Amino acid sequence: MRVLKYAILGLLDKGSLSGYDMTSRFKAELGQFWSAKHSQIYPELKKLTDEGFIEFKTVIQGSKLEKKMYSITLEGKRELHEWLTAFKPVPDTVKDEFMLKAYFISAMDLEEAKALFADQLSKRKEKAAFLKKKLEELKEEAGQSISFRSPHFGHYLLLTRALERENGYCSWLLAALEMLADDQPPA
Ligand code: FER
Repeated sequence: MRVLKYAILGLLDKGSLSGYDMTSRFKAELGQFWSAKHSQIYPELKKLTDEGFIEFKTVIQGSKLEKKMYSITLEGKRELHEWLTAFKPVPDTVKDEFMLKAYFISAMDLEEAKALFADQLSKRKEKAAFLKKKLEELKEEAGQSISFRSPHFGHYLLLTRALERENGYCSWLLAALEMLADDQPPA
């Protein structure tokens, strides 16, 4: 499925954007959980235009620079809505190379395993701290009431989920490290 298609439709549903604005939005807003390369975005814009889900107006910028301003069409809004409201099965678990190493832990020495897990814990803690800070900034910006009607609600949902995931990862790493610390050498 072309999920990038829906990311573009979702962004344009909030307002018209140039191709350049689109790539900056990807970087600044979606990039943390949904990265896309410039090289993927432009062909998708062309495809969506051909399909009638988006359209563009050429506007003159400065003295002679032209840019295309894209907007979503009624058909595009319908397509976006159909995707948003469709129920989907749980996808396959996202690959995590560290989990593969954890599965093969007994191929390492105890000390190597401890070092690997401690390193992962410190990095996951850093990530959790970053997300916590982002969430605090968002709450600050949004004021008291973040709820369904808030324009920040979607961002809030993504950040709380990501923070929960990282905190959960940290608890698991800590529990594993405690088990490694308790390890009794073979008699
Ligand atoms: C953001 C910063 C980080 C954000 C999402 C993330 C949606 C990370 C998400 C993840 O790791 O799942 O501003 O906004």
